[in-house]
Amino acid sequence: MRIEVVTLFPEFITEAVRVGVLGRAIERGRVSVAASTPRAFAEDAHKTVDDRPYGGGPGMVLKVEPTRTALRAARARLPEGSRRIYLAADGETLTQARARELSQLPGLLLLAGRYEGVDERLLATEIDECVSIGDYVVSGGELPALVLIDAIVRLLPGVLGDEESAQQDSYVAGMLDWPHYTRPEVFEGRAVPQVLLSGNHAAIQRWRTKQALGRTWQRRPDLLAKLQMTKEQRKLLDEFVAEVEAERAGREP
Ligand code: 4GY
Repeated sequence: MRIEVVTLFPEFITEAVRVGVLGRAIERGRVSVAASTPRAFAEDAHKTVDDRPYGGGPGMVLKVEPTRTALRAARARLPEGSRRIYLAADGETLTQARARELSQLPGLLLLAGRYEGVDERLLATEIDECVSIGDYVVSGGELPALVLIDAIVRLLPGVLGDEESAQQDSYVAGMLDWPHYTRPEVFEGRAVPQVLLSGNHAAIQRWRTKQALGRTWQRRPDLLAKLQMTKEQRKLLDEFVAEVEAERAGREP
């Protein structure tokens, strides 16, 4: 996959993608990430990249011509069938399903805004869709672009190792992750759940699924409602709920 980011802060992108799983994926040639700036295409001596909003008011808007030129130059470096995305708080919210869908594409052109954003006509003519990383506002599109890149690249074939990708399954299954423990066996007076020390892999898997379902029930009832549980999963969740109830009853006088 090839990814091009158009941003006023290209080094923000190119430095961040060198880290961790993403950096390794680039080194191994599973993906390339390039960043370019409208500033390189500004025609005036001051290299102006912002402009005043029609209608007045505070803040500036990304200047149209240099941004369009940067977008077109980046597009020319991408394969046929690539998608052009603007990161915006009013876009369609990013989900794991959306990330998986976008990971099938040969290339992405990501536009990261600054100031008050970009001219609406630039979105109409140069952009295919808007994506949001969640219902909150950040100061620029760079972090959202990086979130999108990370979520997508880790889904590309050969990027995660076997161990990492197995864990991935629990998210794809539409529930939260189970709790994790490492040494020491007792920390701050809290012991690791006994079953994890038992060596009984079937029992461990049952416990993990039960915890994953239980947490989803406690923390994300919206996800649980969408979940098509098997009979076994239903039973595990019922057990979890009964245990929580019993604990509560035990605490009460
Ligand atoms: N949330 N998801 C988001 C955002 C604000 C460009 C400066 C979000 O994607 N983007 O909060 N964007 C930016 C948009 C101009 C403010």
